Amino acid sequence: MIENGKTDNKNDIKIEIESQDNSEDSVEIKSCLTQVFYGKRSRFAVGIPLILAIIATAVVGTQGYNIFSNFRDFFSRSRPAPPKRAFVRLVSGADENVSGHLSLTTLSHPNQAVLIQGSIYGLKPGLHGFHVHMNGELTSQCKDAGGHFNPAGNPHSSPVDSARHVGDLGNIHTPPVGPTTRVSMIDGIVTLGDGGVNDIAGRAIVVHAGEDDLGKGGDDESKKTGNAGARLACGVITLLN
Ligand SMILES: [Cu+2]
Ligand SMILES: [Zn+2]
Repeated sequence: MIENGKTDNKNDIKIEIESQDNSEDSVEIKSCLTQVFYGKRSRFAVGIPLILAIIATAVVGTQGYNIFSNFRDFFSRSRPAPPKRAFVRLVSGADENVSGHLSLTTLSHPNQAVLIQGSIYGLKPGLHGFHVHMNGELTSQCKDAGGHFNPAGNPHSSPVDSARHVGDLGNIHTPPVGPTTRVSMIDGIVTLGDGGVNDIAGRAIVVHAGEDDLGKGGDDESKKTGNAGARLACGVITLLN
């Protein structure tokens, strides 16, 4: 404990005790101190770094070397992104009696998709073409909305066809008793607010006078517009968040 007058911090305390007497009490105290220095504390001194080392090894092993950014990634992945939402106020185009409103919400389960729901008023009973058109412009009785939103350059088709216009949402149905047309559809091709090529935010939804033939009409126009006829109403897909 002391050699040639040199001490270290641990031994300082023991030296003091030894200098008082050499009784059995002193031996007992010494043994207690030895436990403190070499027993409990050393268990902490070894145990805590050991646990940290095991955790670090596990994290590095599974997540790569950038522990902190990977922790951040892990927590952001485990929290699903909040759904994107948008609304559409449909204004009249070729028929001044047609109006309506729609809400759009992204879904993430079981797959990425967009839910479109709402009500349209003033349509005649039967099927009506329902599309996303390229431009969020409603002027000239909805004509300035341009053609169907079609970033991949596909022919016009049905919503269940993989080679289709992104904007091809098919038909909505107005019941014989009318007067309200309920819209409720889920589409897995369009996206909302993700900035991707299929993002329909800021574009226009157009409701047509006639039925969309879904590209099966047998003429050129069928492969472009589905022969759905006049644009009765339209509205801009406006993001809410
Ligand atoms: Cu259309
Ligand atoms: Zn189309």
